[in-house]
Amino acid sequence: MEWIDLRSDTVTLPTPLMREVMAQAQVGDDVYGEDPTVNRLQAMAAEMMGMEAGLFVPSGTMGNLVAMLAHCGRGDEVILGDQAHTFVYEAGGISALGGVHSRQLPNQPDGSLALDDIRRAIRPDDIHQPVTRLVALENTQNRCGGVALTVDYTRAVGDFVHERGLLLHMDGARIFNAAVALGVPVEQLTQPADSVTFCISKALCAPVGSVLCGSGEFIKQALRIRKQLGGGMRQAGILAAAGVVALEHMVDRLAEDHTRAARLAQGLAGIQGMLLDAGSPYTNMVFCSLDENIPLDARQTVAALERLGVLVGVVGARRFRIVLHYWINDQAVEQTIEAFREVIHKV
Ligand code: TLP
Repeated sequence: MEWIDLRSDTVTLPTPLMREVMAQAQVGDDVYGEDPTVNRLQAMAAEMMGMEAGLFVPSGTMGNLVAMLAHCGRGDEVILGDQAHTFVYEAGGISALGGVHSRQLPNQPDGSLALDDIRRAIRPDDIHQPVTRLVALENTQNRCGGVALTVDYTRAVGDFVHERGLLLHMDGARIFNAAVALGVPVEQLTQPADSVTFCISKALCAPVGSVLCGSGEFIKQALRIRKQLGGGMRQAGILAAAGVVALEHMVDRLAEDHTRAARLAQGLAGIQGMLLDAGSPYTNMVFCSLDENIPLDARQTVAALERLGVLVGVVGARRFRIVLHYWINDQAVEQTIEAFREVIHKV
């Protein structure tokens, strides 16, 4: 059976062009800084983000970890959202490996952290308390529906933290989805930050990797930390080659995923018993639930959908996350709507 896999955009396979350039990629030992393809990807990434330098890392998780370890010492505190990937899904790495203390603030429904909450969370100069060092934002904010944080908001947080001598990190795993949805150049979303991680391995379809960008000094430090974590990859140009294709060819087309997400949401909303989250979709993710009258829960629904060849994510007892990406075409969207209709109406 050919699956319609909507569990995440992490499931994307490399495109035929990626496979071709990977096979031909010029490579060298990247720990010596001698892989021309890695160097090219890093330079392209930095330029697009409006930053001085970039560092290729194996995953978004490692990009965020390296950034936070570079910005913070042991016992320092990072302010982040209680729905942030770094807080929820990164296995507590910043604390386990870096001794970084996390202070969680409620993510607002629009994905933001309220400036007043940040203001109140900043620690006074008091030997009993950790030192507040960093604020971290996520754009798009995955667990808030994949919503995009705006340029104005990001600038406001950047100004706010810098006026107080703090730093700003951006988990921009899906920053290009945000830029495309908002219709702004991506660097407008990243420039207020001191560092940004973005992923080439999600909707951009590269098989592996993320790029961490920041100042030249910051990346120098990040390079050492990546090595400490065992993330120094040797002939990584094989992977970076796909990243170059991702940045050159896969960014603008993200709009298609957003359009298909809107069509999928519209189709699902037309099924009695399906409830869309308010505002969904913002970008490439549809969040929806089963209403109380449907005698199925999310797990049972997912098992029934799977028998019809459709895979979706479960994010609550009755709630789903459905993620659009390059490998989902219009027909797959219609098949998914029909599969939901069949499963829900059969009971
Ligand atoms: N997110 C994955 C899961 O881990 C939840 C997904 O399916 O969405 N930041 C954000 C905002 C992410 O959504 C993810 C992955 C990461 C970082 C981590 O990236 P990887 O998987 O490359 O470590």
